[in-house]
Amino acid sequence: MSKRALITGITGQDGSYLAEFLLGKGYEVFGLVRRTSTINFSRIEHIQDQVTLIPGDMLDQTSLQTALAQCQPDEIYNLAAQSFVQTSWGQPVFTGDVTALGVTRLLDAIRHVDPTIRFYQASSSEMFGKVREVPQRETTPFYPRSPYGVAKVYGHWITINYRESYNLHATSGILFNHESPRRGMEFVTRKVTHTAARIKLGMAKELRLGNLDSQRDWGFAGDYVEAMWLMLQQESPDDYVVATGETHRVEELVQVAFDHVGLDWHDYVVQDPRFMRPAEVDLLVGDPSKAGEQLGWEPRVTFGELVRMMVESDLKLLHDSNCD
Ligand code: NDP
Ligand code: GDR
Repeated sequence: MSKRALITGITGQDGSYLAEFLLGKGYEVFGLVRRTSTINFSRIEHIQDQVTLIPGDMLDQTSLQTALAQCQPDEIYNLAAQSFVQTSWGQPVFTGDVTALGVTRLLDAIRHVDPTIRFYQASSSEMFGKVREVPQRETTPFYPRSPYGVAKVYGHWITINYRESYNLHATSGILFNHESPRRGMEFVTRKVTHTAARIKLGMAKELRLGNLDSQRDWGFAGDYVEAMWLMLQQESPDDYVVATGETHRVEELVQVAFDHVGLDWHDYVVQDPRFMRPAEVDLLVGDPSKAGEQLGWEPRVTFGELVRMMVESDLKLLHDSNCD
């Protein structure tokens, strides 16, 4: 009998890669999707006939319980969230409701429907915020710097609390930034690669950015979903940092992307206060040694390869849509 997995957030970047990965492992894959007036299944279009989509919303307890009872999963991957940090200042209560309380709703549904279900929580390096040590590891204290980061700290601790209170196999993956050609356009990597491609093709004249000095530990989403799965295959639940261990500045990202299309970024990049944040995180760089030792996981795609892969994909996307 094949294993059954339910993915919340299947329409997002990570959800789409994880669904592909689990299908490749022979899983029966279910995805929770919320009701929208316009269908937004573009990231899972190519596998839509292989997965079962179940209506539900992280804001609605009944729908979560019904979804679990319906698909009876062995594993749940909770990827659903209001995941854009900048938006969390404008919508702090909504962000807390989905990204923090949503985790409790799902854990409680597991407790009532079937406490043997294994649970993965998508925790984030944003929990480290004003970092207490460099690099950050599983034991580093949290100091979140945005309503999003605060919500993720709640989600992280409620996962541990349900693990300890009800003996659930509930695991938290503290993942550092991971990107891909499927990254949302609002995030800095995709904004840079997509705009560099547009400028190259004569479709845009400038790229407006916020803080060019920000630094991040950027990996490839396709590599990171494997770590999520590995965590749920362990005998005991635990917490793991997943990162590359390298950090790069936004300016470096811009340089690699523009170099790849043969342009000098200084001619196109404009700093715009609209994209500055009320508070920034410090030097985020993860120490993935526990994931390496216990899960046998390591990142494969380098920073340069990742940025170039994204630029290439955006060039093709724009070219193809021009030909339509
Ligand atoms: P995305 O923003 O691409 O995807 C978020 C997903 O959550 C979408 O499928 C979205 O659905 C869904 N969602 C949002 N609100 C609800 C709701 N109320 N009910 C049901 N579904 C909802 O995020 P990523 O794929 O990049 O990230 C996945 C998870 O990992 C998130 O929890 C994120 O916070 C976390 N994370 C991500 C990192 C990264 O670098 N990518 C790093 C660390 C953690 P819809 O399509 O309808 O909007
Ligand atoms: P982040 O990703 O906040 O790390 O959250 P994002 O790509 O939005 O920002 C990274 C850094 O780039 C700086 N920056 C800009 N960011 C955006 N979006 N737009 C700009 O124009 C811009 N200019 C500079 C930001 O200030 C920031 O320092 C992501 C999300 O996926 C979260 O859900 C996840 O938890 C964390 O990564 C780990």
